[in-house]
Amino acid sequence: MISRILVTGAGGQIGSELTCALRAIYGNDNVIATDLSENARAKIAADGPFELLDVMQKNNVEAMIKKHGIDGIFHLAAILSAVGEQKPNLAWNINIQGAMNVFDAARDNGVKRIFAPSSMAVFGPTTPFDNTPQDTILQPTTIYGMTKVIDELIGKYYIQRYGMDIRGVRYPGIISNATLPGGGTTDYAVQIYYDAVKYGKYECFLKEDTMLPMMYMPDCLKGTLDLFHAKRERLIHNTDFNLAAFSVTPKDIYMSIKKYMPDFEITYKPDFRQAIADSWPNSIDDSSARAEWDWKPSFDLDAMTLDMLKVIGERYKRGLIVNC
Ligand code: NAD
Ligand code: AKB
Repeated sequence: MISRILVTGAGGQIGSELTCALRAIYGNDNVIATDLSENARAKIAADGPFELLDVMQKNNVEAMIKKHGIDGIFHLAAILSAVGEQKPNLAWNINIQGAMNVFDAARDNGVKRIFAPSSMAVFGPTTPFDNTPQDTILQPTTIYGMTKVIDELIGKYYIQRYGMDIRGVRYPGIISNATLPGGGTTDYAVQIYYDAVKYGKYECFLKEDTMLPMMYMPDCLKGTLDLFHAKRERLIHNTDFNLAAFSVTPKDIYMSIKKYMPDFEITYKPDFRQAIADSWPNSIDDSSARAEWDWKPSFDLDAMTLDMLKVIGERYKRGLIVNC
């Protein structure tokens, strides 16, 4: 049984909420939240342990595992697609060497299970765009996507060669209201809600008809935890599960917000992120996740919109910023 969890990149969009969810299951003191950035401390140190940790420092990762008797890791530290295109070397180093440092340190110190997420960014323009299959062509055109393909493969290598238990999903764009996203192409789908509440209008950096797979954070957390806790004997795949909830365009989100805020306005000014979005799937086949560990999402677009506007609206009225 796993009892002591380390989260890397815990201050990020997913980590800040996943840490809370893990603490609710394993107990506050048993989930060690870590991040490179001191800013993360304010988000997650109130409820449990927080330590600064740069995953590029393998000795420090190892020392952290030993110090806290860690037996399960959620490795979330990464550079996302848009920042990756601005800083390709940084993305390569953190996403690949950082993951290997975590896998090596875990292997050498008896860690029983690792969750290391991948992304729909592993797909590219030569992959079928509609209902993208689980096992298909992986020829991404972004540096971020390339690092995620390699991470999936390195994970499989460590499973085969060292008998490790490493699991991961290819998240679609994650939409949430606690921590702002950290520099991806799907970030527009979060910012649109904040700007709707704050300004009543939004300028979108993608074209109105750019269809992308998305997921609301409660489903992301559920999928992450369900795969981590799934019986290993049932899993045919491991580091690379396709995961989907719904597919939307910026116009779809705009229309959904307009149902609750009729005066909301949107304009479109595509930038370099359009090419990234154009290389990713329209929709994803997640039947392997459904068959192997009973994955099923709960939120569709309108249910998410209602919740996003409620939470952000209340917080905005009270002048508060986010937290667990
Ligand atoms: P994020 O950018 O919001 O957070 C990443 C965190 O990693 C940040 O807090 C950052 O400070 C930290 N970090 C960066 N370099 C580090 C280093 N060297 N050592 C330690 N920490 C470091 O990212 P996220 O959205 O929370 O993504 C988490 C994981 O999920 C990533 O692997 C990402 O590729 C994957 N993913 C996310 C999405 C999404 O829509 N959010 C979609 C697909 C996949
Ligand atoms: C990004 O846009 O880079 C991420 C992702 C889909 O991996 N949200």
